[in-house]
Amino acid sequence: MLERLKEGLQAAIRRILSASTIDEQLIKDFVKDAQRALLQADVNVKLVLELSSKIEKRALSESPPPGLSRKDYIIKILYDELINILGTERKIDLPTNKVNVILLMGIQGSGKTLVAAKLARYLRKRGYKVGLVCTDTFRPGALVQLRTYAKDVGVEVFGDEKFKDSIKVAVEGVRYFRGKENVIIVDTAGRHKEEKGLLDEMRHISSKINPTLTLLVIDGTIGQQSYVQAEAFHKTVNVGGIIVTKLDGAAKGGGALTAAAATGAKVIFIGIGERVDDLEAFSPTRFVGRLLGLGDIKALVERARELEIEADEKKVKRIISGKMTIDDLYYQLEQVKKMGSLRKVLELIPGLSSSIPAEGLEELDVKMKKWKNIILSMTKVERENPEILNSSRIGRMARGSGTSEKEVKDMLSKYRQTKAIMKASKGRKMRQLLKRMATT
Ligand SMILES: Nc1nc2c(ncn2[C@@H]2O[C@H](COP(=O)(O)OP(=O)(O)OP(=O)(O)O)[C@@H](O)[C@H]2O)c(=O)[nH]1
Ligand SMILES: [Mg+2]
Repeated sequence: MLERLKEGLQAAIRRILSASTIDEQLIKDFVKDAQRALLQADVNVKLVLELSSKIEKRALSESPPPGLSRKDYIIKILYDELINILGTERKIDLPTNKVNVILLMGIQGSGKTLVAAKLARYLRKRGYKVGLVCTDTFRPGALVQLRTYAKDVGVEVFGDEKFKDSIKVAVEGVRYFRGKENVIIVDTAGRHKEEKGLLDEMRHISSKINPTLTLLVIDGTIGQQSYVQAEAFHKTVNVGGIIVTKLDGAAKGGGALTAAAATGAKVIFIGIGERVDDLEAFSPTRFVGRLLGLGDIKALVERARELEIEADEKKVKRIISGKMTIDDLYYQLEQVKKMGSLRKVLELIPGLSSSIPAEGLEELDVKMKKWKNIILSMTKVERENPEILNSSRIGRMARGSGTSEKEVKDMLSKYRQTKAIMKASKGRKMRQLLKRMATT
């Protein structure tokens, strides 16, 4: 699957791994390699340029967590950013105690009928009871085709060659299976010459059967054009997810996937062959892992994460042993921000959050934001040696951070206080909290 893209990206990685030194030129060449591979897979030019400039910037400016090599870190950046353009993972939610009506739509030949069977197979394996409805009253062979697939899967098909009205079939089919099965998959016709006619029919069927999930089937061989298609459908009916098919042979598969993801509707499944088993739940992390060579990457990403946590823990140790620097204070403030509001953090400490009124917390949130700005207006030397701060430096910091001198002094005295408290209590209370903060 996507062999050329795989080869291109892996060649980029090899360039990094085999280099004796990593300099700006090498990073640029590496980014160019990746760029070329993505463009060949028909990923949108603008997206590729954004992606490559991000990778280049990060690779040149960020330093790896201590213990991780620069090479590995650069590969991890590529991995992160590729996942980013594929969107976050989404699973479909099909409660077993309800009747789930899935409407499949897509243009002619995109793979709907085969997907209907594949999905039936996928869900049956997971314990669902599935019925298929054929609403394609146009193409004579449509019903036979679905029946043939369904026989393999062992599910019943509702349909009749004599039916003329697709909307009526849809309604009757859903009624027929309701109470019998807990998933009803409705296959539709994609025949329309004009897109408008197709979209109108989908809107109509959708309003009559009220699907719990609408899935759009897109042919992966059309590459980045899938963006326009997905958008057109999305505007008409609320697309709950996309299935990109024919990725087994598609040289443009990368383009189809990224374009579909760019519409905001998530890619949920991919079709990777003509058998009813060739359907796969789509996971950006797994997918990129496979593109880049899974085994290595997975281990690398885990190691990077561990090292980041280790570095955080070192900081935490420094803080609780009373050797906290201003940078550490900033780090603490960042951690709090990462976790959301201060209230959430305080909720981790039993009995504390309820004793502080909400207004007080908001005030504190504002204050913390100011402190961060103040710290950002300090020089590196000042942060390391806060004792050198005199009134002229404090004045400059206040101006630089848009705060008052009093606020700067408040921040500094809070810093000294915290440091002293930490030293005195040996961080008993904070130890647990900070550890939790560092690992989430
Ligand atoms: N290789 C490959 N072929 C596929 C895949 N999905 C569908 N196809 C093929 O694409 C062709 C069209 O598939 P259908 O399921 O009939 O498409 P459809 O959207 O129902 O077509 P209409 O009902 O005419 O609109 C068939 O020959 C399928 O075997 C896939 O993932 N890989
Ligand atoms: Mg069909």
